[in-house]
Amino acid sequence: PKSTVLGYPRIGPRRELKRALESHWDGRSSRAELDRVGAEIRERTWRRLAELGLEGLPSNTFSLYDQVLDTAVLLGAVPERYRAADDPYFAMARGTEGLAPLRMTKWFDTNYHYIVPEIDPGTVFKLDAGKPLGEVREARALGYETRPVLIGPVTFLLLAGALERLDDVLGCYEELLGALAAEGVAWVQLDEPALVADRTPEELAAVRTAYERLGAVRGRPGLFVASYFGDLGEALPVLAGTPVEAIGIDLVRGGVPVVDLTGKTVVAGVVSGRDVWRTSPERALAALGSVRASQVTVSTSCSLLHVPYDVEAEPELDAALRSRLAFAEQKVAEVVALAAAEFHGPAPAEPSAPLAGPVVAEGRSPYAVRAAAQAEHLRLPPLPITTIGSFPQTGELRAARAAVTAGTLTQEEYERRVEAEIEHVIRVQERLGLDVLVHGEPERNDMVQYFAEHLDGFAVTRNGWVQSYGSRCTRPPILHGDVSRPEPITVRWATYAQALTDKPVKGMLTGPVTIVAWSFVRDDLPLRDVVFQVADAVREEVRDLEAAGVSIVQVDEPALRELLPLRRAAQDEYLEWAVAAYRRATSGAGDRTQIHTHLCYSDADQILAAIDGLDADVTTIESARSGARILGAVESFGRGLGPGVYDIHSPRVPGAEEVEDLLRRTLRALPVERVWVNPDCGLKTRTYEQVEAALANVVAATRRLRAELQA
Ligand code: THG
Ligand code: ZN
Repeated sequence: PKSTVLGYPRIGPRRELKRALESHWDGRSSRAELDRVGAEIRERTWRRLAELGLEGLPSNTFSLYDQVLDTAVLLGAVPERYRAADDPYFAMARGTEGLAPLRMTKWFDTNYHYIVPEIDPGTVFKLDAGKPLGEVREARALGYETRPVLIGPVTFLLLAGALERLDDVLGCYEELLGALAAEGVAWVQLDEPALVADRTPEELAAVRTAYERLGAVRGRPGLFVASYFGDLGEALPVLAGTPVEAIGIDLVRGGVPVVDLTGKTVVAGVVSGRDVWRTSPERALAALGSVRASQVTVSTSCSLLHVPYDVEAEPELDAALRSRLAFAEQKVAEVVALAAAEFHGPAPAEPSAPLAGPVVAEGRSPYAVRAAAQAEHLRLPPLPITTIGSFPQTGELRAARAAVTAGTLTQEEYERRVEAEIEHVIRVQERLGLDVLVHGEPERNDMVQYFAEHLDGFAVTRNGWVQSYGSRCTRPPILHGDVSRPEPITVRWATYAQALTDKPVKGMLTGPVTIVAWSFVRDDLPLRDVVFQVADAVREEVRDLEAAGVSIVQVDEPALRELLPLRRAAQDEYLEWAVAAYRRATSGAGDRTQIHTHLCYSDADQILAAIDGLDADVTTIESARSGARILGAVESFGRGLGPGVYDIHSPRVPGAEEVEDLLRRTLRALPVERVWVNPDCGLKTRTYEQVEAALANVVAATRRLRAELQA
């Protein structure tokens, strides 16, 4: 074919799959009803792609939860303990009453999360090709021939940390190719994004072995190995040396290949699947023209899973901005137009203001000086107890926000309800005996979207949902122009909360890297410069909070790890500017103002040096959930640290003894003056009942230890 896409969104243009999944999980609808919604989404997708003129239609890009989990099921890698569950698939994805779910982590450098397959020496691989075969047949019944899309064997095993099982897994893939051939399938797509990261010689040898073996399957479909999210580097000549007929190359993130690919088809990813901008025809046509191959198919740089469905569903967006945008539907049309070489490009971008000059590093004093000033000012007890920031978001508040948008609730009435909720959160914390309080963030829909709604240079969408994991989505804001802060954003709520209590209340902000990481970002400036613009806006907010009498400001960077480049060679430079942006955002605070930060995810230990570089006075971090593994690495950490004392991801209430035990372990790793007591993460997804019970036990455990310390 002359045109194709590597994958398509699957949550449904109005999040139909989300609703169907959650209704099924709540026992409000049957499995048959869920499957009917899935079939409708697939049918609509194929029809739409065909109507738009796309030639190579993909199948098996749908998933009820996650494509990596689907691949585990395809290969029979279902751990024994889930097999007896009512629904082993959803048991692995979400857990059951008695079973924890499989681990979930970020899909490369995206905000999508996949389920980590669990493979051990006892795992017996056994092909179950029902899903890909079913989708091929389903499309055929509608009149469409499709190319099933699967995760390739090397990426699958690398994600599972089990490359040593290659031989066994290849047996399943060989059998699968045979089954697809018997079904009359002409092409299969095997996704190998893991090949755009640094790979050892052994891993590259595994690539060669895998595709030589699969290439040797008699009567098989054509093999299309897709790479994306970067440059194949050394993996390209390896792949080119195998019998695969087609190689997918990301020409947006990676360079034009220097390797001569005569004899192969190159599926040229020239339309970005990672942003929302219309494609520059000059750039795309130049890239297409410079590929040396026997045939070139025009495609997207990666699956369109990471962008929303349709710009036409956003009538409220400013017309000038809209004319620069392409979501999944528009990107498919671009692919088709490029393949026909009848391409009309986007309107020119808004001119950009000159960049802010370097901020004078007026710097804060060294930590010891700051710590003394803060101790004097804040007068906190040893082992101060705090929370990460969010408290349970009630359905009433979400409904009230929707009512303001719909025009059925006044802004004044909404704000009154937010204030009532803040007062409730403050009283709960006072009653429990916490030391540093939060206002609970009832006014925020999302920690990034909220700031985007209040900063110039951003637009937000109404229907621009992108799957984050399972049924959960976010609406990434669109950062399209120079960023500035027209007026204070959080000061009103922070001062309202502080006025209710004598205990310090933390101001709560999202850091510049995270705001950018979870938005769609203009591509006419280096990312670093965009992050610095956002950092300057955050800096103004920090200063205003301080001026309004807020003595602790927390600036969170949960996405610091996410933007880490996939290739080692680029990582140090990134960490350097990311850390500099954070310091630019926070260094306007005086010594007496305590800066906190919070980071999620268990792999924080990989970037602990960078976290240290943020120079926050206090860092709260996930620990309990990952078995306090982080404590082994924190000795070098020179400032305040709050390794979480319980996992908030589970509804289970931790006992006081359990919390006490974790605190004792923390006290063995860190001097007592630097230890903070807090949960692993924000409390937004829990109920008040769970939160109050858990925090009461945290306070009880801390008080026991304080009494011991005093004795
Ligand atoms: N915000 C953004 N990105 C994120 C997170 C976030 N990425 C990482 C992590 N947190 C992902 N986790 C979630 C958790 C919950 C939801 C989305 C991502 C969620 N979304 C609502 C839903 O799908 O029903 C919609 C929320 C809304 O109204 O905006 O619950 O916190 N940007
Ligand atoms: Zn967190």
